[in-house]
Amino acid sequence: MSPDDVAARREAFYARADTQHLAPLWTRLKALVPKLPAHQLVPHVWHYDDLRPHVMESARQISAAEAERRVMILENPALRGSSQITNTLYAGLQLIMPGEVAPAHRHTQSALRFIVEGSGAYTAVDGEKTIMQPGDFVITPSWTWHHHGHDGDGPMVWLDGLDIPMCTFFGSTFREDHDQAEAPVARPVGDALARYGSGLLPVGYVARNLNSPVFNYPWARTREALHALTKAGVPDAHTGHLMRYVNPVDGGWAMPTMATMVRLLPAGFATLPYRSSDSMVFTTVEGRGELRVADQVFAMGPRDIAVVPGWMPYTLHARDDWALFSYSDRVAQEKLGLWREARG
Ligand code: GTQ
Repeated sequence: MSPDDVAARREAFYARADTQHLAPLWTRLKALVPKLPAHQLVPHVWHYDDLRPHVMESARQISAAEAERRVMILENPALRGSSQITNTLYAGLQLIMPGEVAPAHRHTQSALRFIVEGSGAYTAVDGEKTIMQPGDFVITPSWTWHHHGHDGDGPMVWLDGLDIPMCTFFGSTFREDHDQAEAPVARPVGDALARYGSGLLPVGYVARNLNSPVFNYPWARTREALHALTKAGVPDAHTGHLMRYVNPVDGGWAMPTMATMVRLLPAGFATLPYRSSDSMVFTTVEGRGELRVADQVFAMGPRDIAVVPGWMPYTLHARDDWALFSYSDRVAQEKLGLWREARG
């Protein structure tokens, strides 16, 4: 048979099989099982100074009560319309004004908050309030009641990181609205940090869920730890002084689906190329520097937010002492035996 005949015969076969919702693998194998990660994501940096006017305007457009959550979503430029910053993760900037309450609800999606600006607002999670300050990392575990409020002055903004696309992918999305705007608060402010966040645990403590019981990691403590590292050793050549937020109960990651880390790069320090299979979201807590992803260079200052697609090599060059928070789906990838990294 001539090559044309072979091709025509195959096409006719594919058309017959198609009627049964069947398709041949061999025409798709290389795309389905690629040699290297093949996603659509692009690297991007959002400069907070450009975002802030839009975030502030959202308060003139709608109340927190009406919006339920007044958030401007950060979408990967290659995934517009998807509400995704990566394939598995969501990011948004949530604004709450003095006197407002974002009403209580719960959902299977896990949320993290990284506080960007303002002070005096609180989030109440699973019966305990915590007052938030810039640089604090706060956890809202899956299926815990939570609402947010603001008894202080001035606007308060935080970065919301959720595993929304991951939950959608698994089809495990559930939500419920509380019958009251404010869910009951049962314990005093600071209870969790005192019980679980001081290198001590109550004897007989049994975990309530897969998250760290410390649900607010205050920036003041994190900063102190990072700066102590700079006095006692050299930064890792590929990552800088890199720490992960841990669950004190088992030493694992603080959350079951999202890996949260914080790093400090001393002024002038430049990392060597690094890549990992988890796409990363970064935000600058303090200082500034340059993020280079493949051949693109992005300047990053305080409160700027970046997305680095998985498996793209990147470097960080600190102009002054540069502190960066990050989150990714690394925990989930590790549990599934999928996570990889490469240095160089
Ligand atoms: O604060 O509960 O950015 O449910 C998106 C969905 C925040 C929240 C978001 C949410 C929340």
